[in-house]
Amino acid sequence: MSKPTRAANTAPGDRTKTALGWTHGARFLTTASRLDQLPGSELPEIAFVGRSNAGKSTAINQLAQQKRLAFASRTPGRTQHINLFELGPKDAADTLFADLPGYGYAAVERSAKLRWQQVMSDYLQLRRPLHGVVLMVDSRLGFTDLDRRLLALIEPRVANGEVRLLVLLTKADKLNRNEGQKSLMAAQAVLAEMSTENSDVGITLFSALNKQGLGDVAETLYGWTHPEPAELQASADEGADEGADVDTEAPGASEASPAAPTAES
Ligand SMILES: Nc1nc2c(ncn2[C@@H]2O[C@H](COP(=O)(O)OP(=O)(O)O)[C@@H](O)[C@H]2O)c(=O)[nH]1
Ligand SMILES: [Mg+2]
Repeated sequence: MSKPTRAANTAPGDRTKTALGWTHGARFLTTASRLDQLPGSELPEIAFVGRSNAGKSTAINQLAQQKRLAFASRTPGRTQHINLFELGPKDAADTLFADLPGYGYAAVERSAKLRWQQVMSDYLQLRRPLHGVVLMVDSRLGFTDLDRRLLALIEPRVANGEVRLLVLLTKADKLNRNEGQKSLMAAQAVLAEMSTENSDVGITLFSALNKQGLGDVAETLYGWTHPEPAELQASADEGADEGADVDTEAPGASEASPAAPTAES
């Protein structure tokens, strides 16, 4: 992922507009309750994951600018399917968004929960077209135990660069600037543990309510499946001297050096 290229509150650049135009074109494709029901196409998939109530449906709807594309359910945990959305030109889709069921909802029956854990972990660990993961974490809570288990699941594929990761610290409108920076730095410290020279790990404060981070998120996802020729060249030229880092899309956060990994409970 590229470094932040513009200051906050400037007009969105052409690439942001292109990226938002792309996410706005998302349309429902199909739904699957088992991996063998997923499409056999080789289109790159971007999976949206997070704890129930983290704001996943709202974020997808905001990206797609469609109120009920991913239903912001009042009954968290009820959507027990992988919902797939298609992006790109109508006759030449180039990417799929995969909305995975939220986890951590206590009222789900144990057997259903176990089955879903299996489907999700198989999808994240084995699904070949999986290109990137967007993990939604409530900015006020930070990574919970369940989020860390999910990170551990995808860590091998993130570490070797096969799967990109973008963490959205959601509902950022509920935090003041200082709290936002704290939330960002705490999460960066956790992510620093899984960053390697091959990984593409990003994080941003996000609010579906006031659209904070929206353009940056769209750009990042667009960039995952539409690398610029210059980026392709740069990655081909990349030397082994390049250190691992956690990119940040949040304005102002780039000056903060990633904190050392901490042992949080
Ligand atoms: N303040 C605020 N509330 C949000 C935001 N995004 C989602 N919410 C609220 O958080 C709750 C859960 O959102 P939802 O998208 O259904 O979460 P999901 O279970 O992860 O799909 C709902 O009441 C939303 O209105 C946000 O950016 N700001
Ligand atoms: Mg939802």
